[in-house]
Amino acid sequence: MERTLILFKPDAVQRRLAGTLLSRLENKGLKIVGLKMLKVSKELSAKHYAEHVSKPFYPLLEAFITSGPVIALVAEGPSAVAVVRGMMGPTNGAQAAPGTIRGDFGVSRQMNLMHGSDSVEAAKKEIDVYFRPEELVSYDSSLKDWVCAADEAK
Ligand code: IDP
Ligand code: MG
Repeated sequence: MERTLILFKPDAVQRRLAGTLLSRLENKGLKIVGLKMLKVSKELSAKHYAEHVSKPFYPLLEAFITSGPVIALVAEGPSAVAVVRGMMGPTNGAQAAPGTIRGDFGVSRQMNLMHGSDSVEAAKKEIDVYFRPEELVSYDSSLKDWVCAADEAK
């Protein structure tokens, strides 16, 4: 089963939208297997956003992502990476369609509430950055037989 790394960014936590965002993930049928609150350090920001460190907007992005607590989650489900990217919508909330998280809750390209890994490979790396293996919880979900068919649950 695929896993993806999600962050509720500082704007989502400050705006008290964490519960709403978590509900959307749960309602979709994704299984939460890791969850914690932390403050992103400058070092962690540079590691997480390595592809953006040399871009002109990076100083503002660093200031934003280190400005307050984030909530990091690992969600599991069929095609979890693509499913979460689809739920979030495109980067800029002003352009994201209604129905997506960024489209429903924001108008900013920076303060866009949520991060989701953009590939299975990135997800593996990002999960390793935010969680120690023992922090990920294996459990049987009693709803699993109602979320997808047996041949989809791999
Ligand atoms: P993504 O989160 O949709 O994958 P990326 O292009 O990977 O978007 O950018 C990472 C994060 O950096 C965005 O989610 C957003 O918070 C911020 N960001 C992206 N582009 C800009 C920009 O042009 N100005 C300011 N912040 C930006
Ligand atoms: Mg990205």
